[in-house]
Amino acid sequence: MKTITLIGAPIEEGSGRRGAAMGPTALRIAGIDTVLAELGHTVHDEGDVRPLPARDLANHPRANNLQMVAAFARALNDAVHDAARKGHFPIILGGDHALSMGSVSGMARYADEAGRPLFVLWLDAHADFNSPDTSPSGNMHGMPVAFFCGEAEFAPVLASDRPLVDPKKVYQIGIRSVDAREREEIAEHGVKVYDMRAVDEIGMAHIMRQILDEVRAANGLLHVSLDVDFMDPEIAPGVGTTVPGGATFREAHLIMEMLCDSDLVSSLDVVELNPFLDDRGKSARILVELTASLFGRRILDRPTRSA
Ligand code: 4U7
Ligand code: MN
Ligand code: MN
Ligand code: MN
Repeated sequence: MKTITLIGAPIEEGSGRRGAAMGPTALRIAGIDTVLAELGHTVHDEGDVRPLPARDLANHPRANNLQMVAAFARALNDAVHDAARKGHFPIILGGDHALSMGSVSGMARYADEAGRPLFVLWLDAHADFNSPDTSPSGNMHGMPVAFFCGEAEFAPVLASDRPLVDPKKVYQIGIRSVDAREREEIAEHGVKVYDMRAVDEIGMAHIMRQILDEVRAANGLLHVSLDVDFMDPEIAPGVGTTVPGGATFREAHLIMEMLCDSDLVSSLDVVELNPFLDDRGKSARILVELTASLFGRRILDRPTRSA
């Protein structure tokens, strides 16, 4: 059984539209804390981080709402690192995906101190590898992966000598919307991308076995970042950036069950839920279901069959 720290991050300034700031509340209403407690875990809900904008940074013409995004990144970098150092499993309740600039950087710091490599599993329709120079929108929820890999050092958001994530240790599944410059960047930096075509061709179980074997062989920590748009909009409509052709409930569920069996996961972001766009709480409830599976809810008491 684990000790879990819930950290709410009501940020929407990274996304270019309103609504994601209601995400943490919707996830709590959908019962994320009680579901985890019922599975036998100890749950500490730290409430929401509510930082003031980082007034030391100048506004940036190509990094929208930089001061607010940076404030969340700094607050989460510390809160997530503190939770991990206490031996807790941090779950960050978003909030838009810009929050992962902070959460993943905090875990990178923790992994560095523990002398273990940090791997990141990025479940998303998008690669989120833009920088202010490459982004078509300037929205910072499209930039977190480039940021925690050290590829978007355009402003002193966090110290430039912080531990970074090796882009070759970033696995992305579900990708189906990549910008032209972003495509070049992820190839150049060796991000491991399993796009939806790969999911269709080789299947989710095979993909997950490959990833988990590599993390286990390296004695790595694994941070999971779950963007609502990873799933098909039919099952999870409560997000501002829907892209057709996403993961099914069964595919998403299998990922969570295999992650649970592996016992390699150290930390989780649940991001981009926009309750204003949701259909009677449907997406919030799916996210809670998936989180429950990651933490041990199973159909029968057996692990996933090997190939
Ligand atoms: B999300 C986009 F141009 N790539 O950068 C951009 F298509 O966290 C979308 O994955 C980013 O939802 C989506 O603005 C960010 C766009
Ligand atoms: Mn994303
Ligand atoms: Mn996305
Ligand atoms: Mn580059």
